[in-house]
Amino acid sequence: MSGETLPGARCDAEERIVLHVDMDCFYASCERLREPELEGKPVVVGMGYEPGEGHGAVATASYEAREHGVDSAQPITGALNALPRAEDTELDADGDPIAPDIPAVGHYRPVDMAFYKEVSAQVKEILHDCADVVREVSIDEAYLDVTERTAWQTVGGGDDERRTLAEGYARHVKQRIDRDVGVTASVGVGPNMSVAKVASDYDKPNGLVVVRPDEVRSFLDPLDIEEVHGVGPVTARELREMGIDTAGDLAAAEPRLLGERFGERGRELHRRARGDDDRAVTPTGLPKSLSRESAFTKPTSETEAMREKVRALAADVAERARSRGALYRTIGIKVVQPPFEVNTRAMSLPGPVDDPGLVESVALKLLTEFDGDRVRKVGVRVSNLDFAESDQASLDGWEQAAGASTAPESAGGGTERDDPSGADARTSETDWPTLGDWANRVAGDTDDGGSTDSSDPVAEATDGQASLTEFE
Ligand code: TTP
Ligand code: MG
Repeated sequence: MSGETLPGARCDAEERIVLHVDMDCFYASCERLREPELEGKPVVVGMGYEPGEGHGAVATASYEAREHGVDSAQPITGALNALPRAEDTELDADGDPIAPDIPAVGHYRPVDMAFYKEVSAQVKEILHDCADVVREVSIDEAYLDVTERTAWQTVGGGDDERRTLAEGYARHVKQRIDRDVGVTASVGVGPNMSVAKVASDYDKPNGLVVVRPDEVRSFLDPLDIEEVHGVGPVTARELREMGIDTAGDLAAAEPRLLGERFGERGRELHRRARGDDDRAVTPTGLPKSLSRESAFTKPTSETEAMREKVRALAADVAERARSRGALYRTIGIKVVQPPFEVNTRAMSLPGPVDDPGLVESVALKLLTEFDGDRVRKVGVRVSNLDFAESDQASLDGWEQAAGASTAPESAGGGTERDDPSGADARTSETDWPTLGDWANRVAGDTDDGGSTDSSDPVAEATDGQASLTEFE
């Protein structure tokens, strides 16, 4: 942190300088742009919410609304209990509730993605102007490599002794966003992506936290294990069972033990807890679809066996979409009939959803067309993705698999030849690109997250890191 550097400590001039920019209560901030009177008031933006109604879920809440217990993913009904709607409450001339038992009222607005995307585009334009390399993670989040634009060098004397040029640069980025677009961002600065990410979360909203290379360990050590980028609730529980409660505990743990318990992922988390992260900030888009497929040991025409597999695949795909904050508008299946005939069917929905039950029911419905047919492989896919939220616990930088193509495909269906090499019983996780690409895919655990074409340098740069895709 900028305020906690040991006096006289020097930074390595060769270290990279990475910024992580995460907009504060982004959708609510956007709403305030067009309704400035909402400034300073509790604002709740609801997904699937309609004015006057009680359905939907909270997409985000302003920090004032969070103080009353409203938070992302909460049902609107729950939010309304905690924070009654302004329109439903008797207010005095200052807009405060008259009833003494109602501490505050909320201003509820439906999600307006088109508008938020416009605001996001303005922010991203500034980010691209401020850095040579920008890795966009979601609508409101990005990493910037600004090594060429500033330095870790300290400036000033006295109390300012510990300020770095990098801090001034990050402040400049923040101010530009605020001045030119009118929304606030929290910015974390560090020598790598994972430290910058933790730093931006550390002091929200409107935060600016600088972690110099020489203070990485002292910054990370006291943090709760869940603050380590990539540790979700499930891993945190397991780590706590091992007596590992803080990032410092994790950093001090025996990498071999972590490896035994969590595989390569455990060793990676250990590196993160130590602040080691040598990923380059690589520019990237977002995945266009998420899918999973699985082959039968031998072809079957048993309807129930097919349905069972499709159910499991649907749950898996829906879970992955949720963990990445992806909403989907198209749900599809793939059915491979012997010898190599690939059929795809898809159904588009009126709007983007996050609904595992719907993935299952649509996939099963599409499957009925193949009742009684001999089938050797099935797959489930969601596409037309909409990234409403941040990368949360997902390790976006590790999530790219080499060679995944994401050419758009319209809903409907098709028939193709399948790759015989994929005819084993393993489940592979691949993109559902143009139909022809199926033929070249190698079975095995890969991830279709993020790359936009098979020659994408991002995919190449992150090759070999796909094994880390299943962080919760
Ligand atoms: P976040 O950056 O996670 O949240 P935020 O910007 O609202 O708040 P914070 O200050 O903590 O960063 O997500 C960005 C936007 O994504 C958010 O404004 C609304 C949307 N979103 C959802 O629609 N559903 C969700 O569950 C979450 C977490 C976010
Ligand atoms: Mg945000």
